[in-house]
Amino acid sequence: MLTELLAQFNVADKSGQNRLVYNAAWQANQQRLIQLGQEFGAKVTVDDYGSVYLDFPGSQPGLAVATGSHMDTVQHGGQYDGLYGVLGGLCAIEQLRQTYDRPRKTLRLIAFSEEEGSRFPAAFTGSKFYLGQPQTQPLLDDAGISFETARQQAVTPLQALPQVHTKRPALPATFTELHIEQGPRLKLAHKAIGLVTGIVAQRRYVVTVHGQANHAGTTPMIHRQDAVQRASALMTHLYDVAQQGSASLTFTIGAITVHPNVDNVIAGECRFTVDCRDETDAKLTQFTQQLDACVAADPQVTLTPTLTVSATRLSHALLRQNELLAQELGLPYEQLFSGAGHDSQIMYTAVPTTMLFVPSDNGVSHCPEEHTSAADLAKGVALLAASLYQQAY
Ligand code: HGY
Ligand code: MN
Ligand code: MN
Ligand code: MN
Repeated sequence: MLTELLAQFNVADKSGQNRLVYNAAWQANQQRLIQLGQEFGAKVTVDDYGSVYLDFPGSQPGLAVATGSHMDTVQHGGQYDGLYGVLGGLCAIEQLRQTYDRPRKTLRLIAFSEEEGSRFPAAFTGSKFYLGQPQTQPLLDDAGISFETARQQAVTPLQALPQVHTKRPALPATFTELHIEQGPRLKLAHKAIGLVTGIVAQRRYVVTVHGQANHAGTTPMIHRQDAVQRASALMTHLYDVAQQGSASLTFTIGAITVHPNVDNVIAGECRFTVDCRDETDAKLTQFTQQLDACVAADPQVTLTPTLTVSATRLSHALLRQNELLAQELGLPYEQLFSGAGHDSQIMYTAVPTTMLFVPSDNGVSHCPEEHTSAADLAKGVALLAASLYQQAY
């Protein structure tokens, strides 16, 4: 079932998945999930941010055990990041429903609307909204469309579908996220399962370097305020600082935009993104203090924070429970720390939360080459089903 669902919910496009929050592909998938949930007899809720909740009621209403992940992708992303947690979670619940009678606790599958921050300069907006933390800053995408406009246009038709509830469900007793590792560790260690102990601290920024647009041919080199020249020197310097930082620091400049971005005009402005992460907030602060100092030293440079998420220790009790289940199922596992951010980083601030990883082939992710075998995907679903069974039946 999972293989077929992944084929239905992904596009067969060599350039990858582009399910950016509130775009047509995103809306089509949330609608597909709503219909699937109703076919399976779930109570379906779509909240005002477009997260979809499928509730399979237990005999003791009011108590729920939740699993799920995010429906959006990065640009040119892979077929499994987020979607595997949504569809694998649904398959795990379906396995339990086919095998056992009604659970005590409600089984809840969640497809969070947005996690990546790949369209608007804010991430984890779906899980944050579920915890009652709506976006308060005005957010525009590259085309100048506001988050609010895109949200209303995409979510209103979903909430208008027949038998769809719109009131956000109460928080669950626990949250378990099934996800691909997005790195090489499990494959290299020949392990089927990663039991996630914690998730990195993450801070993202936009750095804006101001210059003066001018003629590429008539402006002498000594009279220029070339924003690209200034930005490239700063980028090189920041990479050097990062190299000398803590061994667990990651520093990435993923996007660069130049204005007016014309070959015969000296750049008047150059913006670039910074994504930096480390195992603890204190270690990350050691780097971001140096970033702040570089920016403060140059009046032509401004720094706009777009995301701050603290390092997260996930539930040890739930990890321990899953460890015993993995042993019972004969699934080789190891405990590991996540260098990727996840909705679990938000959920853990409100409910006991744990994550299960499955291996990523060649350790690659956030690209069309992202792949995990059907056999590896199935092992994650089997352990998730055992974990949900233990908690809900
Ligand atoms: O960027 C991340 O770590 C996650 O995939 N959103
Ligand atoms: Mn993800
Ligand atoms: Mn991702
Ligand atoms: Mn400055």
